Amino acid sequence: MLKDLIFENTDDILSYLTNFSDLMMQYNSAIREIKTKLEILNDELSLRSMQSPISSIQSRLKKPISILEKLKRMHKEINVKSIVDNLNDVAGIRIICPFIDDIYKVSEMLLKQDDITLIKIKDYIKNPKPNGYRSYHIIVEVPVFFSNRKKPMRVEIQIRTVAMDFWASLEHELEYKSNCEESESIVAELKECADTIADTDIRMLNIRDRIKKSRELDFK
Ligand code: 0O2
Repeated sequence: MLKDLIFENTDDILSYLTNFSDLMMQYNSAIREIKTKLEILNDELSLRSMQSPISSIQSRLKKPISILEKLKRMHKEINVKSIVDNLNDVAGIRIICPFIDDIYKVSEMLLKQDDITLIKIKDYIKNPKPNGYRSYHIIVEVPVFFSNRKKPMRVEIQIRTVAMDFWASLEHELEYKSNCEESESIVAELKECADTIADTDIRMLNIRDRIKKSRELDFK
């Protein structure tokens, strides 16, 4: 990243590095704020319903090289201000849920909290990407309190089922490039897998609901 920047002197480099590290610390704090909120929600909902709506929570800070590449792709300036102004996904959280309806439940409960501001929603479950990718993405802003100020920080939250995550993780790992020889058939087969998985998600939800119903009848 440094070779893409123009510095007048060593002080400039040090100041840039300090600002960049500060910013990463701030994004990391935002991740911690959101993770705590999610853990509290999960604890409470698990107690009430015997089933946890969240299977796991992962988080990551975008790597400096990925930040640089994204800014370049967007034809934006390469500096700390530009990162804040142009990127929504420096802080990323991925929530894995057992069932599809848990995704919407968790998202709704988080967005109801009055210190959370919704910036953007992308529902790739209702509108899957052409390659079959499914996931629910929200960009939120959460205030973080530092020693001398309160700063709203953006976090990208991806919420998906275990099944959707299985597909997305493997598809990402394959690092598939669409210019290979078998391009068309690979794209088609990946899409078919995604559709099968989506169908299975719906069937699992139905099975869960039938079990719930039969348990309720047993109690009567
Ligand atoms: P990484 O390494 O995961 O962080 P935006 O600027 O937010 O409007 P962007 O960044 O294209 O536009 O947002 P989008 O479409 O919501 O996708 C962001 C992230 O979703 C990606 O991050 C992936 O993590 C995931 N994603 C989106 N499409 C696919 C897909 O087809 N397959 C898989 N496996 N994951 C996908 P990054 O930026 O790729 O990097």
